[in-house]
Amino acid sequence: MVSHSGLLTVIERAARKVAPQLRRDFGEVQHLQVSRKGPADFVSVADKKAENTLVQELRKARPDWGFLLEEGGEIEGDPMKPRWVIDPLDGTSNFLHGIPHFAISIAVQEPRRDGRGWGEVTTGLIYQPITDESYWAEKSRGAWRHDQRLRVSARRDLSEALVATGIPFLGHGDLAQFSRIFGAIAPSVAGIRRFGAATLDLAWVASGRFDGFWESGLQPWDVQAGILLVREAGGFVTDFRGGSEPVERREILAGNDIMHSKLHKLLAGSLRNA
Ligand code: 2AM
Ligand code: CA
Ligand code: CA
Ligand code: CA
Repeated sequence: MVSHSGLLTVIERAARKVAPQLRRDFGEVQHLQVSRKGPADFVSVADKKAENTLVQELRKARPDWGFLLEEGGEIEGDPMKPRWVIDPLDGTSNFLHGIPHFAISIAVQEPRRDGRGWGEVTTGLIYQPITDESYWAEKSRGAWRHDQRLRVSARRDLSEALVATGIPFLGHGDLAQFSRIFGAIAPSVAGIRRFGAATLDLAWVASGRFDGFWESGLQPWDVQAGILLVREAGGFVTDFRGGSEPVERREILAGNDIMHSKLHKLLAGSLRNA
């Protein structure tokens, strides 16, 4: 059995506290109150309840840490302490359609040493309530599913690669850019999947189920835990230029070193020829 840190125990306990609540709401999804944050941007009572429970639980354990929450926004804590970056329910569209592909994502982000803003993510958990799969990573201690060490896939040929992506939806993201990238990648790979939960796309790159993943327009709570997982599983994560700002630029490309570099070539080519 792998012993993870006390902090991970705290995080996993919080996620497991929320999971039964999410499973219950998922079972009665037709009765859930749903509202819209924007076009095709739905939020349900389940998202908010889950977030509130996570905040309560994590606050009990670390009273002075701040939060960056998908639904609640930023809550300031002690600026010298880390903060929690949380997506309480990633895959809300799936959830609301009765599709059991959704997850809770929790990341711990350290303050920058110069006191200006936020730096490294040191711990991450992505938990899938329906399958009870728990993906976690700690900086320099690897990526894991339960007590099994994760490694990105070893595939080297694009023609064998299964790649995940996200498609811009009403009012979000650049559909024309997506189409160009898709047009460049689709003819070269074995398959493309769009499952609708970015956190799980990244967890599945870390575990080798997917050979690569790209998407634009994602928010910090969609990717912070997943980026750590992929990197700790030996993978590469960059923005579309190949640079180190996937969160800041809202462009993410992930895979093992060879897949990453081959996908990057196609992607960059499609943007250059635009
Ligand atoms: P959410 O479920 O937490 O909102 C994948 O494209 C990401 O975009 C998901 O992780 C999802 O996070 C977010 N998203 C928001 N609205 C969406 C929609 N209508 N369709 C697909 N994804 C959506
Ligand atoms: Ca949402
Ligand atoms: Ca999300
Ligand atoms: Ca969400």
